[in-house]
Amino acid sequence: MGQPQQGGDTEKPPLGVGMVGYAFMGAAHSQGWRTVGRVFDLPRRPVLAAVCGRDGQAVRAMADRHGWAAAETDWRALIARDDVDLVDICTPGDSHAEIAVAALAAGKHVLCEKPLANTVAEAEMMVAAAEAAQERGQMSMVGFNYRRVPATSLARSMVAEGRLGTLRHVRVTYLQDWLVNREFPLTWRLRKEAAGSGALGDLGAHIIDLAQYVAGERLVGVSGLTETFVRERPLPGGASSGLSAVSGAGGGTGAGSGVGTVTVDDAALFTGRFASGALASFEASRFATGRKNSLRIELNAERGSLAFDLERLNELSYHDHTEPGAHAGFRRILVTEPDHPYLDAWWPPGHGLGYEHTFVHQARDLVHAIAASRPPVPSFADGLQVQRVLAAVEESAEKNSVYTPIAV
Ligand code: SOE
Repeated sequence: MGQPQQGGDTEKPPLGVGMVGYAFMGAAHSQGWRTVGRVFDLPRRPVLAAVCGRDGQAVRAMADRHGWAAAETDWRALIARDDVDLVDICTPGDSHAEIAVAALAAGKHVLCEKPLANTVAEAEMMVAAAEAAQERGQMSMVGFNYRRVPATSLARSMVAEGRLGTLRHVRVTYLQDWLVNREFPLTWRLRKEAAGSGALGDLGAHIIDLAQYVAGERLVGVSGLTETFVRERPLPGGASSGLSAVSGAGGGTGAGSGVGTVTVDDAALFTGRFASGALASFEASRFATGRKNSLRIELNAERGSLAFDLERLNELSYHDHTEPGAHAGFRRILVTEPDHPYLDAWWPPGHGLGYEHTFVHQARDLVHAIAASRPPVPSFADGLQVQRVLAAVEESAEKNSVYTPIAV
């Protein structure tokens, strides 16, 4: 490892980041921390102090590749480091609570990947630790990064200013297809004890949070269906990042390769009612053949509609229902202008952004919140509320989709 990667004004006080986990989300967060100080004018300068993973050789290679100054193989050593002010948790959900509570107790700020935890009880424990730490000036945030696409942030502001009028529908889908292959091995995302749930917690958490964020209100009850289409899979043969993995020696689910039981959902479909009475539909699937990372949300209201598609993330479709019929229809807002959220720091008008930039914006917002001692959003309490919606969907699905109120 060499000098820590840093960006931006070296006169600004450093903010030492220590990241636990170094797979897909670890790489995406690294990109965010490395880039944010070079694009935005920040009150503190993020420094990539240390990254932690159990495999020493692999985490050292990741540290070199992504510009982390040090590599640790024990997260307890990472949170004890004096050069770490903020712990960024990018591990599977079964370790979120333990690491976050310990990091907060050690006086650190915390960013935790979504979903906040694997259970409501764990999430409640994290919220209690976060609220106590906030009294000491420590901030915590959960990483619902799709709030930080300029187009979704613009959509929220258009709803908040009343441009659409009374909300009637929110329709959200998050579709992937990396499990269609029956030979895909039993990675950690397919085991309840590691992941908490399947598509529901992984993809459903995002669309629950995004729907509530853009609508500006919360769900009060849901009715759900879940299904596990492929119940046995080959045991993993090597390192797996969750979305791409190799099956056991010889592959296949035949004799000799070893198989295991999938203990989470492959897909979840659920409906919901918002506090205002607006109705919502949600679909989260890893079996939507041909859909790779397809997140779409549409809001329909009395005076108009908005639609966003992650595959066209620099655009927001808007229908103004107050226009005369002859001129009405969905029009495309190209969300690349300096007066759009986050865009003033990037390129000249018309030059778009990508998926990775949501993590740069997430880092920006967190650094500003920490410097201002202002609780960041989404907070751990927001993450707990999403966890309660997830639990209500699972409870509903276990009871033949009975309508299930969201515990407050
Ligand atoms: C896998 O579904 C995954 O990596 C999610 O866990 C992320 O949150 C999402 O941004 C991309 O897909």
